[in-house]
Amino acid sequence: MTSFMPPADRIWWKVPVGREEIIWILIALTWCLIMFFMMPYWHIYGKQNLSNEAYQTTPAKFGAKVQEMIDQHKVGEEAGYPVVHPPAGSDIYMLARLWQWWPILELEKDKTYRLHLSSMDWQHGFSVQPININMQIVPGYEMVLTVTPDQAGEYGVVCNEYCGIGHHTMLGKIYVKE
Ligand SMILES: [Cu+2]
Repeated sequence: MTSFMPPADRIWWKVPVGREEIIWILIALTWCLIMFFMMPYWHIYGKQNLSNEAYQTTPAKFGAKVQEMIDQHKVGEEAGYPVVHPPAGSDIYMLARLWQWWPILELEKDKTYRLHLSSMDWQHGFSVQPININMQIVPGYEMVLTVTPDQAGEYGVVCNEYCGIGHHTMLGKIYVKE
């Protein structure tokens, strides 16, 4: 009997299931359950997973907090961008807008920060290179990531949600100092 023929036995659900089929169902079910429980397991014990929080905000409110941090902790300027060195362990801010990640942040290695992200206009993607961090950033929501940079260096922030004609120029920077 082939599958495109109507079943010979109309009450097909009472036909005993073949042994191979049962084995396959059990393998698939076991794997499915492993994958399912890996999600919470990896969320808690996986080292690279982001435990993020989200809060409602407005572009004006968020912009004011970013500006406040810049005013208090600006240490320099680079290609028109303020370079900000906020105190270790503090709340730090970066905003997305057409077409910038603003400002440049300078962090200390092995210190934990609460990184707040939001957009001033529409959807952008916060992708930190060369590490595997990737967040959708939308206006009206403030995403908060708890981050502990453990390698010194210069990190690039690229936008990975197409956001218009200047999308490819939307590059930000995070410095991590020893
Ligand atoms: Cu963008």
